[in-house]
Amino acid sequence: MKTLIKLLMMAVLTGGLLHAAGFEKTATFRTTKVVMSVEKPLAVGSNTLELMLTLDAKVSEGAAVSLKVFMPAMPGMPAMESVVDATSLGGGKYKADVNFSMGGTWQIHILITPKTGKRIRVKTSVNI
Ligand SMILES: [Cu+2]
Repeated sequence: MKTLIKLLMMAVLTGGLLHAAGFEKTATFRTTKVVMSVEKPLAVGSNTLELMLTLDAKVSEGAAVSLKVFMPAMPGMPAMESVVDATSLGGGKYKADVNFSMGGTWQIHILITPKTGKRIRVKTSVNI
């Protein structure tokens, strides 16, 4: 019986750790909300970002979404910038593969062109 309890506790703890290992951040601009999540912890190199997009509290499908990822120049490092298009997964979810070429703080501008209405820019940042 004790072994069973230990096993259950381990399973709960491991589940908790696995969940904590990922990354999630919410960015908003006026009535636009983007929940950005990554299954694994953010790391230098390629990361698959998932974006859940809502406009005026409604799921936004069929928008054109791209991400501008950049780091201003630092001593001994020129400015870095890349733009990637996100692909729609349906249900207001979008996915983008983003490459962070070094550690530090990266600025992210999420550019959203909804099916109707003006282009929206949601700003956020991540620390690698
Ligand atoms: Cu840098």
